[in-house]
Amino acid sequence: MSTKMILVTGFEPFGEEKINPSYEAVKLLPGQIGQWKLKKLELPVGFKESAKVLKKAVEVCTPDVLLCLGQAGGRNAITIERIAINIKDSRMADNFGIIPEDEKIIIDGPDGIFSNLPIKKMMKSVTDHNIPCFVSNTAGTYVCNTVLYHALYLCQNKYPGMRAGFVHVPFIYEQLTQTKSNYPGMRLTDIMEALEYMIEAIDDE
Ligand code: PCA
Repeated sequence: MSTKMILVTGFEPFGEEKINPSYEAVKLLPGQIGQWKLKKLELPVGFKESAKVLKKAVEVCTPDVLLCLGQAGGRNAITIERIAINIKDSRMADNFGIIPEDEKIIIDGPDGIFSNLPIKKMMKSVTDHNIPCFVSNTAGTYVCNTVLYHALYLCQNKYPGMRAGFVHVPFIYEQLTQTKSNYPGMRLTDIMEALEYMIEAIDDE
């Protein structure tokens, strides 16, 4: 079994949050899962900045797989995204004060790009361990969708051997203060374990 590299990214906190469970979970992951040697990276929550940091890291470590994670507050399970769409549209500013409206991410890019990871297999590997996990058909139109779009565009146009995907994670219990009394949450350690199960399920191609 040869060792392959997976670059796993999470985001810095944004909005009113003091932590982002996506990078908190990444930090807890071991250095190796099955055949996958992990590289970890924290991305800024900026439409432009996230893409810049991501592209640089891919150039430096040329991973076999790029798995990006982000927080989706309000979702009640871990969700594996099927597709990124070529749009930036947001009501909330990114961490750099930018609020794009109906803008393309890449002017002449395709409308949508599907993840080329085995998303159903990854999902099953998580649900087999009784952790809720679904496939999601929208990563939104904020920074996470932009990052997935750039990642998949890189796979299609610059690194043909690379595969990429995106996982949204719910709030963790620490974030559920009084103002979020109706929100679902998960335990950070369950998110971390779920990531291990889904990374194990990515086959060696
Ligand atoms: N979630 C946001 C951006 C950063 C993050 O963790 C999103 O879903 O777009």
